[in-house]
Amino acid sequence: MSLRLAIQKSGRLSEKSLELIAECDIKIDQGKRKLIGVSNDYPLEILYLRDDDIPQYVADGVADIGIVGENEVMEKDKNVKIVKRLGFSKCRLSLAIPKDEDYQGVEWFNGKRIATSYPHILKNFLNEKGIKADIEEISGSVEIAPSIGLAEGIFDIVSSGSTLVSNRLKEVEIVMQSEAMIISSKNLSAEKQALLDGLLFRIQTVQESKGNKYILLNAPNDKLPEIIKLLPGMKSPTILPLHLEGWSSIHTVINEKEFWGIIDKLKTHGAEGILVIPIEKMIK
Ligand code: PRT
Ligand code: ZN
Repeated sequence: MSLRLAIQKSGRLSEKSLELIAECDIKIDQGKRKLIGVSNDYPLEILYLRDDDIPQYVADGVADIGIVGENEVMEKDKNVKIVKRLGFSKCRLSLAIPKDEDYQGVEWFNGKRIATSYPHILKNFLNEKGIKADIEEISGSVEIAPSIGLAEGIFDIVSSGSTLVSNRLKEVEIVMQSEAMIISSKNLSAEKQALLDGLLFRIQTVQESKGNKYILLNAPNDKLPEIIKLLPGMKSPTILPLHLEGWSSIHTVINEKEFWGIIDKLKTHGAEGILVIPIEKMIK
């Protein structure tokens, strides 16, 4: 028995999804036609699909779990469980209008036509705001709808915002934020749940290890209390005596983000011979 994971076959989510699996030390042998991949390291099968189909496959139990954007999860509104946010493929779903329009508020959309590939999310938003607008559902190139006269506004994914700018549009309402997430079927067997828990543990470990470095430094013993105060650690730093009388070696774990802020202070407090070493896995 193995856990069946649906990921996007090719597109913005594919590379990061595969990278996540690889970081969990799970290698996938891809089938020749690349519909299903299997692993020999973990009871995992990969199903390669269009991202739009992933919520449905997971709801039906054809796949046990899936990696998909929150936007698709909300749009398809299937009976699935959100298991974990993954923090990549971040974007937002926004309303945008021609940039020269005077915009005072969401009432602008009353009586207007809005082109989108996300009619369900848009409908809910408009209902919530009490706006009556026509939703024009189209499957691609939503951003050109106003210039070809199909709609007055659009509702689409925005990331950097450059697509809007190059189409002379401006973002006027952010309706939701989105990122890639793991979803699961609501009725996993106990065995499959255990496989999912094992996979989630690996993902957690990978995510917690990211950006963390193992740091070693030497310091005179009389400076130890001040230096230790500067250093975060998993619990507290390890202090080992050096052969040289009056000196110690300090070992700890530190995040890259904190590292550059601390390094100068460490030096002024007498730290020497600072070594920074990558950590492959860190289990708390
Ligand atoms: O073929 P398949 O159906 O599987 O793929 P797809 O074409 O539907 O999806 P794909 O690969 O384009 O995107 C997959 C998921 O990535 C989306 O569902 C989002 O969750 C996420 N994502 C993150 C994005 C973007 N960023 C993004 N920038 N999806 C699309 N875009 C497009 C957007 O549609 C717009 O045209 O990029 C443009 C806007 O980008 P900026 O940077 O110019 O603002
Ligand atoms: Zn799609």
